[in-house]
Amino acid sequence: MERTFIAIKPDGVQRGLMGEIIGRFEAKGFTLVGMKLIKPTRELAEKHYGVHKDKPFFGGLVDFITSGPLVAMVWEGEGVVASARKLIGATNPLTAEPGTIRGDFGISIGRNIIHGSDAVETAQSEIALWFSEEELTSWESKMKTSIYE
Ligand code: IDP
Ligand code: MG
Repeated sequence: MERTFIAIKPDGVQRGLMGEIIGRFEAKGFTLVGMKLIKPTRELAEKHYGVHKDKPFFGGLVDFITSGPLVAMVWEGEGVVASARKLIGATNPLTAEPGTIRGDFGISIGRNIIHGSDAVETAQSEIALWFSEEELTSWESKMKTSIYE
């Protein structure tokens, strides 16, 4: 089953949106297989955002993501990588559609509340970066036959 890496960024934690955000993934029908509240090291944040290392916003992004606790999660389900990106919405919260997490709760691109892996391969490497195997728990929801055809 497909898995994706989701992080509620420090702004989402500080604004008290943890329950709201986790609830949206739960209500959709996805399964939480790993979760921890952590203040990431600079090394971890730089690896996570390595693809952006030459961008002008990289330093500020790493400063921000290491500024306080974030909620790192792994969610599982059919098509969860692309579906999570849709639940999250466009990178810029001002242009993100209402109904999406960024569209409903954000204004600035540098305070867009949540991260989600952008492809299946990215998800695999991000999950391996943030979690050890022992921190992930496979389980089957008893609602599975009501969620999947
Ligand atoms: P994504 O989070 O929607 O995948 P990316 O383009 O991968 O967006 O950018 C990673 C993160 O970097 C964004 O979520 C946002 O927090 C930050 N970011 C992207 N572009 C800018 C910018 O122009 N200014 C400030 N921060 C930015
Ligand atoms: Mg991205």
